[in-house]
Amino acid sequence: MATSSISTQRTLLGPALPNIPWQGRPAGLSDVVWRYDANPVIPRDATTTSNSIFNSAVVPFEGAFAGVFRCDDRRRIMDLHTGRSADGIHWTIDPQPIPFACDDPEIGAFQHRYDPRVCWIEDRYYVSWCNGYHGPTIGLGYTVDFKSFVQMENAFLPHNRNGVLFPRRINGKYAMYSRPSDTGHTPFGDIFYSESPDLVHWGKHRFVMGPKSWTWQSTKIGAGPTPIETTEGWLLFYHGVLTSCNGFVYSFGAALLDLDQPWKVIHRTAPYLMSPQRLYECVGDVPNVVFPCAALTDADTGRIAIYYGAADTVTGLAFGYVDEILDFLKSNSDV
Ligand code: BMA
Repeated sequence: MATSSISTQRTLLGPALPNIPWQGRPAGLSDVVWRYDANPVIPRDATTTSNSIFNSAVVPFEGAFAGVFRCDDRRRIMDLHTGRSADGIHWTIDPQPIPFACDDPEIGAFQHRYDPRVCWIEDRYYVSWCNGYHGPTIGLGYTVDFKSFVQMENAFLPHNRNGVLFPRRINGKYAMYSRPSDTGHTPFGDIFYSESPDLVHWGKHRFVMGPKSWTWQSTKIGAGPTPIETTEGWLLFYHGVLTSCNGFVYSFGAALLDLDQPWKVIHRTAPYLMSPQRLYECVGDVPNVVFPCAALTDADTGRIAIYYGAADTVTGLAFGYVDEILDFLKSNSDV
């Protein structure tokens, strides 16, 4: 991994990523998170079979970028596909779904897979996703090369969604946020924390946070990208849902959580960081959705690039600086 020669205090504790996709804040805008001006970066028809490509996860890989993408095909089957990019902006998505290898056909039998997250832990890229197994639950697998993938045991009983691994062990244990749910378009939802010695057996379940009445996050919330380690705590982007007279509205905000006890919330944004406002976020298969599932970070510059699904149809990119987001969190906090 590249190391920094810059002597200023770094807030991000991860590695440098000099080639992080980036575009500066538009003149005249004061928001701490802003959109890429050529959004969406991935159109709905980036493969010949896709109806939509959204809620997807990308990571740095071999000097470029790789990812796992939610592609709903033209039968409207939800599955996971790999993708590659030289610059994190222009993507080539494999038209074939990932053929996960799995020792146990009971677990490996495909129902559907969606909303992936990808997280490097120790020696491999772990993938978590919403896995159809008698209802939605948290599927887990791994890859080292984005060519062959192994599917592991489901982390939890159904029904659960938004399983997001931590990029390192917490007090010696693997750790995950998840969001217990129901079989359908769940009208409730709190984020919980769980630990595991082996990524198979999970316990020490702790409540993290729940919805806030009469706000953008009043119906349910769910963890987004892999938590980002900073000097001040884990920075978590998460989605929040408001039930309007016209259905759900998905926005996203951020929280800061204790490094050693990540179920303890230090700060949480009262206002959203981004809500669906652009046409491609407001119009699509499910209108009014911004749904982040991945973030790239560059420790040298404090830059963060957030990938989010828009209107359950396309994938957008947004940017921010870690220090500005932490300042915003502190001055707009409602824990
Ligand atoms: C959630 C998930 C997401 C989706 C969102 C909005 O329940 O199914 O995949 O983006 O609804 O439809």
